Amino acid sequence: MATDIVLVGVPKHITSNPPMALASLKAVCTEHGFSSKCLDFNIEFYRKFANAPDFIHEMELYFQIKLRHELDPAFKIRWTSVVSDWVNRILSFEPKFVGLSVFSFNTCACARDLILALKEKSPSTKIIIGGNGLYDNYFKENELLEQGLIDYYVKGEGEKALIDIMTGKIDEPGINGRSPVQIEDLDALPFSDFSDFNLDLYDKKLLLITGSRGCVRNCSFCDVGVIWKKFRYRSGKNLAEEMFYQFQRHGTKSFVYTDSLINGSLKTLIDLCTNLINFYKENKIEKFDWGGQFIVRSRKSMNEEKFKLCAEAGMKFVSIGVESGSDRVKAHMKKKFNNEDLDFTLEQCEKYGIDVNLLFIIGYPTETEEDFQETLNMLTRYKRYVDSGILRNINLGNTLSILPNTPLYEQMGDLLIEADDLNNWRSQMNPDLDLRRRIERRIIAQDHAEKLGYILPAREEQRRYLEARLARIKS
Ligand code: B12
Ligand code: SF4
Repeated sequence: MATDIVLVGVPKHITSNPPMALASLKAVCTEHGFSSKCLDFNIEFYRKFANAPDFIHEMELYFQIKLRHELDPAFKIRWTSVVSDWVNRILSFEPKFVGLSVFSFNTCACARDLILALKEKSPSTKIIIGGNGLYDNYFKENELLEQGLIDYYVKGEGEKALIDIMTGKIDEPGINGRSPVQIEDLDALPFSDFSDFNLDLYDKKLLLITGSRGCVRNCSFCDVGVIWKKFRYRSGKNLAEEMFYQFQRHGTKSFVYTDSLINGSLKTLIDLCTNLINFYKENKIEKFDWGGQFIVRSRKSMNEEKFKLCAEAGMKFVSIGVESGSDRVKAHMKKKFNNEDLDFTLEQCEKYGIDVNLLFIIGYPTETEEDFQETLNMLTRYKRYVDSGILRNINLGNTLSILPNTPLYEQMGDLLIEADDLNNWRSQMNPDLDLRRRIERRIIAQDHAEKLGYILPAREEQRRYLEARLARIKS
């Protein structure tokens, strides 16, 4: 039977849980009377080829479009057959529309191949693409549109734009280059629908939930402010209700917030916690565990009382963008916190049993050797949290790419930055820090962290990627 829309997710993405965008878009389709089917090709890819690590490694290099990695001919044949199978699967639902989610720049290469194969096999199927990957310069959605390879692209939130397209209102904001308008009332959106996903396929039986869109800060390197102009958030009560609804529907008690920060609105955070605690009491259930990205605030605003309440409500982990051990670099980034604030946050997390994941950026344009050393020193200083088990993971990233239209991008002239592309840049104000040195520092940081016993989840994959980039520079 024909389906109004097949919603598709593609590699490279994480395998711990189903993709949020598909579940969120499916829910609005149902609300508006459209039939839909979600297909997560990312999880299928990783599960199907779990016993073919060489193929996965080769494909992961290919998915990182910035590497412009040419596929080995034997793998290329295999890859073409994978994509062709996916096209057949999509078409078996006889969709009027295919909605392809391009989560980040890491999904652009795969999305492009799927689009080409799909249009070749079924030129009349309408393809809509959306997702934050479209904000990357490497993905030329306008060219795809002009060449007739896609029919629509959506920038910004998809819930309204998708329904507009499906109901023929194609001149609305967000569609084919028209500026998006943010949804004001996020509480009015239906709860996400994960019913198409087999949760047993994922690493963890956890679900995603979105409490807010946008951010209260405007860090120089980050494009969240470009994508979401305003910070919009749901009420704590509505969030607690969704968590409870998903628990009743899927039995899951673990949730990850997709928000850029879960403590953007402290009022919402407190309301969420209070509502959850009431739910647990009323329904006599053990508390859920949940967490998400978190900003470091001063000890006055995010005080001990709030950490205690969060822990009582089940907050189990936070992920913090620390970026650098140097306060000077953090100030340039406009992170709006310093090492003292971070020390307090980590102390509180340890006290209340909240696990921490720290994210770093190695190779910021103003980062001197001394600043870099401060990052290494910070890792040494925080080893005690690794030993106590609270500091679960760190992510050192892949060195800094300057993202289009970010504050840093606008400052390129002032910082005398010349760039071959936004990944390969060099500031005349800090000329020693070229791409090669950035990658070297990044590898030194990884070696240092590994020696101290830190867990770097994507350790091997990131090392392979960095070494491939270094080899490329050398050649
Ligand atoms: C949560 C999150 C993560 C989580 C993902 C958890 C998960 N399982 O999904 C984790 C931490 C794993 C993660 C990883 C990465 N992330 Co991330 N992540 C985010 C974050 C904070 C929220 C994304 C989210 O799920 N939002 C909720 C859902 C509902 O929103 P959404 O996916 O954007 O979908 C909406 C619209 O985009 C649109 N839409 C999406 N698809 C489609 C399809 C159609 C047809 C339509 C019409 C609309 C549409 O409608 C949706 C509903 O409104 C965003 C920043 C942000 N606030 O948006 C960054 C962000 C998406 N991530 C980003 C990046 C770069 C990454 C990484 C590549 C980082 C890295 N170097 O490793 C990895 C990619 C994963 C991988 N392994 O390769 C960038 C993407 C930048 C870019 N231009 O490509 C962002 C924007 C953050 C940033 N500014 O740097 N990320
Ligand atoms: S706090 Fe995080 S999401 Fe917000 S602007 Fe800074 S880096 Fe971006």
